[in-house]
Amino acid sequence: MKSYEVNFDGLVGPTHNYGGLSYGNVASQSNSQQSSNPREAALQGLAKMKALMEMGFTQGVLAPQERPDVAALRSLGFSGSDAQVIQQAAKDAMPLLVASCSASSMWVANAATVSPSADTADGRVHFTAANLNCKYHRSIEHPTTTRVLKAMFADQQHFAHHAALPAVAQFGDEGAANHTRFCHDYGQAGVEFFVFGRSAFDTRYPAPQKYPARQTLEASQAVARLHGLSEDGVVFAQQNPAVIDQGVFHNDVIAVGNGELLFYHEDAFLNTEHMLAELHDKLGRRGGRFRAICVPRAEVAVEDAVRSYLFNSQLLSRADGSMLLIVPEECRGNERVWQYLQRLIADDGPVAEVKVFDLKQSMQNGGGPACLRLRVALNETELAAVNPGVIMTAPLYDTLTQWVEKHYRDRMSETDLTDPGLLLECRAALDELTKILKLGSVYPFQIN
Ligand code: SUG
Repeated sequence: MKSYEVNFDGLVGPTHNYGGLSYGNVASQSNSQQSSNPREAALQGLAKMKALMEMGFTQGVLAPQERPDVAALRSLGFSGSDAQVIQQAAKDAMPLLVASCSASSMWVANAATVSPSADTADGRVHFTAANLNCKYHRSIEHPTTTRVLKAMFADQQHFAHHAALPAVAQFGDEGAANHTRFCHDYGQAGVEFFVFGRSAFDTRYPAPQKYPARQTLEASQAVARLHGLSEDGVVFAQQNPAVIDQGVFHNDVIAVGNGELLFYHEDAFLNTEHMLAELHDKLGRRGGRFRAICVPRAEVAVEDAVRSYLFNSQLLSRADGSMLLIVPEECRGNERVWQYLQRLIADDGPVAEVKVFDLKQSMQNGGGPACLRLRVALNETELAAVNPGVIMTAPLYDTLTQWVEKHYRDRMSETDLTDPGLLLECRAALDELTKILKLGSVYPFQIN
């Protein structure tokens, strides 16, 4: 049976703004308070989805969330009508209002960890929504994420959904941003590679000194257990704490993998040789030949990787077996990175082509091409069981483009977030969206 890797891209929500909310994420911090353009952000994301669809990849779309999250503000003690809750928060606790308005659910690489059916004990595709509990504005995403994922992957014969891990720092879980799957073919058992930033319970693992390590070893291990992965199908590795302190807040800012290939920076991991040998050995036992491309620090410094998001790229397998790298425009703007990419495609290796996309609106908050997509490997039967409303087609692209143009503002600053009318605009847009994507009722305003 044929199998596919389907990329589900997060649709940018109507409140996209630069809140400066992510300590340790250099772009989020440095663009804090700048005015954003939600309409442009959503259209940039849709353009990437359309381009991939037109290249022959199966492309899906993941809906944004209801913002401002009035229920979250109520749980923090604000009361009265929805408009009063927003006005009170604006007056007394602006950072909380800003957090409750974040469109951060667009970075769906953080929505969940996904294990394909070929790897799991019960032969179903498993999803665990990420608790994202390192940042308040992201910790409020997972209940809606779970509902949206269940509306997309509803058939319990094929899909299993797990609630987010306990919401404490010891189980900090950032989903697929720290998870990669290697395989010979998407439909065959593969090796799931979990990268953690620190251990919560074992002091032998070093931790970063400056910025938080968001993913813990214990969270990764719990997800592997929940998904029923076997020991010979998993590898756990530690991210180099020194690069976290340079702004690499997720592993997908310093490495990307697909099929049998890992593309990574020389400084990405601790105990790299041991890790590579384990990946080679375990993938070998599953019929694959592990390969790695290491980018030396002498050619691309960590700082350049963080600025350009070279590794936050999408590594895609094409029908002829070659690979395509989808990179953000910022890679072309960095001379060292761009020169490296020219050498990479010239050298007859597995990466045959590089395609550049303008995702500036998302990039300014630290989200590149890979942050914007959740990968789900599916066989033909499973793909047929996915809610067809979320699979990108040319007519769906047109409908979503018109929907964005009708509902989104082209400018968003902090003052705009204090406008109670924004909530009504957002709800009207999302109500229409659930009909377009055939999701049913998934948002708090539709349920309560
Ligand atoms: O969690 N930025 C996100 C970016 C997530 C990128 N995802 C991956 N690398 N997979 C974060 O730091 C910024 C929001 C703001 O500052 O307005 C933010 O949440």
